[in-house]
Amino acid sequence: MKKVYTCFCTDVIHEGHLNIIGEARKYGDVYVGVLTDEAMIRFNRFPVVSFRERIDMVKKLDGVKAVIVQDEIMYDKAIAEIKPDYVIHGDNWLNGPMKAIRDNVQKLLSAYGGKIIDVPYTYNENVKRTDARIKEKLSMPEYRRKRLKQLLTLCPIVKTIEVHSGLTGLIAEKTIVEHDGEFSQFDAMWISSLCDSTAKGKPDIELVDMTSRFRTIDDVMEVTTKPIIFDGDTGGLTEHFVYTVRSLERMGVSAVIIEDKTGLKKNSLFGVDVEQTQDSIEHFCEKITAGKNVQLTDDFMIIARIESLILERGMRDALDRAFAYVKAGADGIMIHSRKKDPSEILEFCDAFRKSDKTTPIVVVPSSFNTVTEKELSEHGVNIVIYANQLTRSAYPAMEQTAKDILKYHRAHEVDSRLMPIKDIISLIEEL
Ligand code: SPV
Ligand code: MG
Repeated sequence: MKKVYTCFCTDVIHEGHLNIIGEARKYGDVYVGVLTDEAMIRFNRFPVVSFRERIDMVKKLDGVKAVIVQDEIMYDKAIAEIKPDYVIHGDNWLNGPMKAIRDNVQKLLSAYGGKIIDVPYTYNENVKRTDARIKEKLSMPEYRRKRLKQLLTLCPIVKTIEVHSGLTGLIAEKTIVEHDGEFSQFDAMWISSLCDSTAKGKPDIELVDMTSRFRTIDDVMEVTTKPIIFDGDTGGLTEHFVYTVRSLERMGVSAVIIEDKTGLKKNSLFGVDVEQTQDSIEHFCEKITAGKNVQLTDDFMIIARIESLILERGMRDALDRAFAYVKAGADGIMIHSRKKDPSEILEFCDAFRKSDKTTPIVVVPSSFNTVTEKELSEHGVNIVIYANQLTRSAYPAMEQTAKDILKYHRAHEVDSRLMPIKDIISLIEEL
C-alpha cells in the first residue's frame, strides 16, 4: 500500500479536511500530522482546544491509518519518518507565505520520487462560519485574558507590538512572514501610553484619561484576538488603581504594567533630562499588593516596571526594587533603559535570574535596538515589547504625503507609494 501524508493545523474538522482525507484515501494509507501548540502559534492562531484533544479528534476520523505529531511547520521530520509516496494539501499553499512550505515538501519528496497532490481548497459558507466562530471564541474576554500566561509557557519569548487603533490592531493580528523557512508573527499587543497619547496629539503625561484609554482598548479588541498588555503609566493613586485593575480584567486585558514613578509622569525616554520622581519601594509595593488583592481571576497579571536605570539610580537599586516588587505580588517585572548599548539590561537580567528563575522579565528595546530576541531570551527575558515603531513609521510616511500634495498641487505624484484603493476597502473583513 502507498503512503499519503497530510498535516492538519486546526482545532476543528470541517468538510475541507474530510475532503482531503477522502482524496488521500484514493492514493493509499492516510497518515495525518497534527501540529503541536508551539508550532501552531508560530504559524497560525492560538489553539482553542488542547493538543491531546486535537490528536483524538483526528484519530477518530474515518480512513486515517495513523496520527503523528508534527512539532515544526516544515515537514522535514515527518517526511523522514514516514517516507510518504504522496503529500496532499489544499491548493491554498500554492501562494503566499505557505508556498515556502510547499517548496520545501517538493524538495524533500523529489529526493526519492514522492509527489505532491494539490486539491482545490474548500472555503464555502460553512467553513467560513466555522472559522469565524473560532475567531469569536478567541476574542472573548475569558479566553483572551489567560492567553498571555499560556504564551509564557509556550514561547521562548513573547513578541509584542504597539497598537493604538483598530487598524494598528489588524497589523498586529494579521502580519505573518516567512523567512528562511521560519514563520513569524506577533504574539501580543501593547497599548502604549506614548503612542495612545501621540495618536490623540497629546503629551505622554497621564493626561489622556482612563475612559479614553479604555476606548482604545475596545477599538483594538473589536477587531483582534491576540492578548493585550496595557501600559498603565504609574497606575495613579492606589485608590484609583484598584478600579483600573478590575476594569482591565473584566475587559479581557491580560496584563497591566505600572512604573515606579510618582507625581507628574514624563516619558522614560527623556531620562534625567526632565524632572521625574521615583516612588518609594514601600509605597509602590503597597500599590502592587492592593491591585493583586482586588483581582478576581488568576489569569490577570500586574507587572512592575523599574525606572532605576532610566533615572540613573544604579543596578543595586534596580535589583532591590525588582525583588521587593515580586515579594509584594508582582507577576512580572519590566526593566527599562534608554542606553543604546543593551549591556546594562542584560546585566540586570543575569543578576535577577541568579536568584529568581521564574518571574517573567519584560523589556522594551527602543533605544537598545541592536539586541536580538534570541539574545534577550538567552538572558532570561520572557516578553519583548516593540513599543512605538508602528507610530514612528506611519507618521513620517503621512507627513511626506501631505508635503508632496502641497508641493505638486495634486495627488498623482504620491500615488505609487500608496496602498491601492481596492486593497484598503477589502482590508476590513465583512461579517
Ligand atoms: C510607552 O510605550 O508608552 C512606554 C515605553 O511606556 S517608553 O516610551 O519607552 O517609556
Ligand atoms: Mg508609557
